[in-house]
Amino acid sequence: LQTLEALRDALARGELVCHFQPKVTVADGATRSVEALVRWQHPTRGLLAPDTFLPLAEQTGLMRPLTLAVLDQTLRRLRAWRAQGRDLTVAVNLSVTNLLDTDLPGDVDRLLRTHDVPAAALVLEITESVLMADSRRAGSVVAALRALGVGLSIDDYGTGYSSLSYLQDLPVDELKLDRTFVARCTADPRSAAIVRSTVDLAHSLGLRLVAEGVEDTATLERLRAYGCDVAQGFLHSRPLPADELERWLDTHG
Ligand code: G
Ligand code: G
Ligand code: MN
Ligand code: NA
Repeated sequence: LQTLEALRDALARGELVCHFQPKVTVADGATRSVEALVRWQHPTRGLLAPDTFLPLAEQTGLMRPLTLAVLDQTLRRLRAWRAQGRDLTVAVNLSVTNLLDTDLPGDVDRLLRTHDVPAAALVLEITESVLMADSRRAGSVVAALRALGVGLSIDDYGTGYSSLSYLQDLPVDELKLDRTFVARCTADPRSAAIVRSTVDLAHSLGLRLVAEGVEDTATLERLRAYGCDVAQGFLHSRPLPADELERWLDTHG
């Protein structure tokens, strides 16, 4: 188990690193976006997955510095990639406490300026639980982020509550259908019906539909038939360190 002190030291030492997973456009196979996923490069215990330290960060007030570190690292990479001629956007995950932090929009604005990255090249992924936590405060943070011009995505879509009411109200660009529906869509007609109708719902609202957890070509072909816009999953690539992602883009881009 991690301790607060160890996590605080890890942040200060720069041991939290982002890996990046491609989000692949289904229609043409091009990768125009990647998702940043944080890991702890521990000096003795190796690479630690986010579920081993994110809950601690969330409970101890470290989520704000962690998110700022992730944004700083990611926007620095994005600047370099764009300077190399890679026309990418990057998605960063926000937690519940981030969306209740009224300083966050100002922080994001400052970091975009520091790294000279256009707001439209950043997408923020928000989970449904965030939206349920305190809708007024979260709503005003979302509106302020929106006003900066960053893209907004609803992550793990379909697993929370009240999804239709916030779809009605929130200014988002993208839905990411949870991988539990995607994984079963070639084997289970009910999952297939959910995937197909969620694609239609997204398109009716003018939103992109991203399918998470795409692990095989049969699933990808099914998603293509349903008109899904973007696929993300182990079929294309696991989350990769930045240098490996660059090589992956050069061969699969
Ligand atoms: O990276 P992995 O593939 O193990 O992701 C596990 C979970 O951790 C996912 O739900 C993902 O959204 C979350 N996660 C990964 N990186 C970050 C991050 O930088 N910030 C937040 N808030 N969540 C993250
Ligand atoms: O932010 P989000 O909850 O969407 O985080 C993505 C999580 O899903 C990460 O833990 C990532 O490693 C994981 N993931 C990405 N692609 C796949 C996949 O194809 N199959 C499974 N089982 N998990 C995946
Ligand atoms: Mn995500
Ligand atoms: Na997700």
